[in-house]
Amino acid sequence: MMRYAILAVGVLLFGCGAPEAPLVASDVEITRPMPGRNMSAGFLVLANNTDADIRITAVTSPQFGAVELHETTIDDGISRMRELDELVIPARGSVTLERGGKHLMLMRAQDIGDAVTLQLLSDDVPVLSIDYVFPGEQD
Ligand SMILES: [Cu+2]
Repeated sequence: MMRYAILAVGVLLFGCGAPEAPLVASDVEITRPMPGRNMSAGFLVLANNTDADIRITAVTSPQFGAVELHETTIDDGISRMRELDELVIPARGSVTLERGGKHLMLMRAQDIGDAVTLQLLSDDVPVLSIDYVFPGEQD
């Protein structure tokens, strides 16, 4: 039985009539805020099916007041997060956002029901919309 569904829709920015979407998200996972907290993290793989680099410069979500691109690094054994200005998905390549590495920081959670929508933007132009449904809440 399908317990969750991930729908990724590419917006036609990088050429018409292409059989595959220019930018594809997979392995999407969004954490729920801890009790009493209003912050979540997002992990996913972004694959670029075009011959040009794709720069993600902003991410928005109606369920969160702010979304930042972060990277976790270890300095002298201490884990730190820094904000990235942009995320570049190389032509015909992919970028993995994962625990301990690059990730989405979803802040100021508002009314989170059973789903989260993310909008990825490149210089204010929407390039990918991701609908994530929390697992195990469909029944
Ligand atoms: Cu972070």
